[in-house]
Amino acid sequence: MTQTAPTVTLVRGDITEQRADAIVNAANSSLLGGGGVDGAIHRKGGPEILAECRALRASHYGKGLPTGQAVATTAGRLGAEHVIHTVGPVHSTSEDRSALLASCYRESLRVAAELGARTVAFPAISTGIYGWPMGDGARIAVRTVREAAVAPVEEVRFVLFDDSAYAAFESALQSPA
Ligand code: AR6
Repeated sequence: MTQTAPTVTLVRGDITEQRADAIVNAANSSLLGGGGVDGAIHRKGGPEILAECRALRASHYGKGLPTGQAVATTAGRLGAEHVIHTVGPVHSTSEDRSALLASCYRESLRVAAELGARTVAFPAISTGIYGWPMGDGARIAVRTVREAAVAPVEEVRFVLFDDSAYAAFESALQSPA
């Protein structure tokens, strides 16, 4: 049977308030926390998440989680079963790093599917501290998710922090697949 791509929904809000099977964190390769979404997830999710991140570093990622890859931990006190940590690329004007940004969405969905998640909430990866222009980041996110067929994931929810992020994703969703 051919798998279908997940339904894409948009929400304006804070990703740490979401109920979903998995919430994706825009992390950095240290896996030890930071600002933005990462800081908010660790603050609200509690120390269990950091403890699992530390254990993952010790067991698998001594040199850090490479850009474009994804790995899961507990979601601690968040309203989710899992947090999937992925490392977005820092935006560059001299080099096209779009494939790495697409990889973050694809790998996060692959990990979510392995965990049996049906609903997955994503922030706009790399569009904050890592400087990716929102319009381009939104197009890459939407295109990559549309191309993914990752049963049992049924819903991919983009959680956008402000009106301009929401508008960028709305516009990306309205353009033809
Ligand atoms: N819910 C939803 N979206 C949010 C939230 C939130 N609570 N907080 C910020 N955003 P960023 P990056 C938006 O900077 O660019 C960290 O220090 C934000 O407006 O969180 O991938 C990590 O440790 C922006 O549109 O992630 C890394 O070092 C988007 O989420 C680095 O930042 C992503 O912004 C990663 O930078």
